[in-house]
Amino acid sequence: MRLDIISIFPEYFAPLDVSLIGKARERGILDIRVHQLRDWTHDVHKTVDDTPYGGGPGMVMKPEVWGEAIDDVIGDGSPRMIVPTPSGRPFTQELAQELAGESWLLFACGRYEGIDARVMEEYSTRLRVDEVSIGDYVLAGGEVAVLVMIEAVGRLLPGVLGNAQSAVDDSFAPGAMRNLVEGPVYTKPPVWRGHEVPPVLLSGHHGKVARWRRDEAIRRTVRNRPELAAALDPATLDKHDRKL
Ligand code: 6GU
Repeated sequence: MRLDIISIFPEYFAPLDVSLIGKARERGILDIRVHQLRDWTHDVHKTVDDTPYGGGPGMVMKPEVWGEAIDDVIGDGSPRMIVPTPSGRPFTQELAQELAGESWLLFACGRYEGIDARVMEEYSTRLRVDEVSIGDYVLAGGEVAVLVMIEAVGRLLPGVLGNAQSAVDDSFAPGAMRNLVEGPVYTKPPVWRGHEVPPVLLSGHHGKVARWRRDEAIRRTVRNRPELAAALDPATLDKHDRKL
């Protein structure tokens, strides 16, 4: 999968050399190219922003610079374009799954009050463009959000996770545990500072372990994500679940 990132802070993407994503790059599963937006400016000050039409606080990123940058990066190709912004559609595990099926993504990172809207309008005529938000809070720019999206998408690519089952068992993953968060996990020793590992996990009884894990996932969903618990489809709950 090819990923291009355009930003005025390429240094933000140093973590993509590390860990799971770093390994995937070394192994050729991910081809990540980070571009400095200011390389496409023509003035001595390398200006990327200007005051907003209609007034108001802050600055808006200029369309001309973005247009030249995107044209050069994509050539005659057609990546799916992602614009991180708090006003975008929610980034979910479902969207991560969908993006993991693409062969080429282009991330256009805005700073300040955002990118002139005509940039998204222009490329929407040629590319699939999505404005995407990672949650209901405001970051200073899209860079950290893009790191989040790349990590979520990257770990779904074949060969990136050591254990393919890890992604199957994820909170929010499709399947039996869909719309539930994961329950607690334990490792050795069996007793630590007087706290015991739940005995069922030491029982070797796979059916009982699966039942216990589902119960704990439901309990944790109710406690930490009441809005998810309320929206659970009763048809996906068994008789035992309903008593919890
Ligand atoms: Cl994608 N960008 C910014 N700047 N803030 C955000 C966000 C994105 N998602 C949530 N907050």
